Amino acid sequence: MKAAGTACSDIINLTSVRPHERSENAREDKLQGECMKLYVLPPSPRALKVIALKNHLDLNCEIHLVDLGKGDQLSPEYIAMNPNKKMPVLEDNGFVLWESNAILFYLAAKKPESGLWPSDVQRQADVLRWLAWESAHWDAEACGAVGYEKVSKTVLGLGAADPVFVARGEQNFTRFATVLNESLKGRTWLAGHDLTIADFSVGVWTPSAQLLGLPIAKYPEILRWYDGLAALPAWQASLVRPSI
Ligand SMILES: N[C@@H](CCC(=O)N[C@@H](CS)C(=O)NCC(=O)O)C(=O)O
Repeated sequence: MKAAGTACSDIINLTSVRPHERSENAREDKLQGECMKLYVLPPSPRALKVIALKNHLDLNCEIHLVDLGKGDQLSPEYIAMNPNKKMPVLEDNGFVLWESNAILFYLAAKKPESGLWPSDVQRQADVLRWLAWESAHWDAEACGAVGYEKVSKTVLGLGAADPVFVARGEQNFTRFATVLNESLKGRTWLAGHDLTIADFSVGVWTPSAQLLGLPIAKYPEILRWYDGLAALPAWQASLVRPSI
């Protein structure tokens, strides 16, 4: 049972909450008015991007830790939320959403006045382009691919990094970092003059790239743009322990 007076922003460890306690918590949420729940494992970049945005927008949201090393993502309750057995997941009043970039969109839509999801159709398409690029290339083929080999496999108990996959990830990093660096020339933010969710999505990999030994320092525009993100108070609060 939740202690009296607990707030939505409390951090809850999934493995330490027994099923009957979860249903009690759910009953209490109904009585007190539900808050959103984020199921995450910081310092994974996919967790940090949604936490940074939640902090930036000052949204009321409970943080549930998903310990991938202990197999929290494999429980029937978790699989019912995300059949991919991955984090992050957002739950809002019974609505369950996986994929970190979709979660960024959903959180931004809670505060349209923030402008983080633009109203103009061409700017929306521009932001969508970067979200798709992050998911397909920057994460899955470059930074995330190297992170999977060098760190995630150990956490998940899947053995040592495969040097062939690491080398392919490093090659892809050079290819896509060049695209990102060139695209940032003359722009404060990825989609132009205003901060958007694209910056949260793509930017979160910069400190990870550094930690993974990827040559991010060769790309001055990326570093300049990232300095702007790192200056946001919400970003600093979320990335106090940058890692992959
Ligand atoms: N495209 C997904 C990727 C999610 C993802 O790969 N999450 C990792 C975090 S390290 C995970 O949960 N891995 C567990 C596994 O692959 O078994 C997103 O952006 O949400």
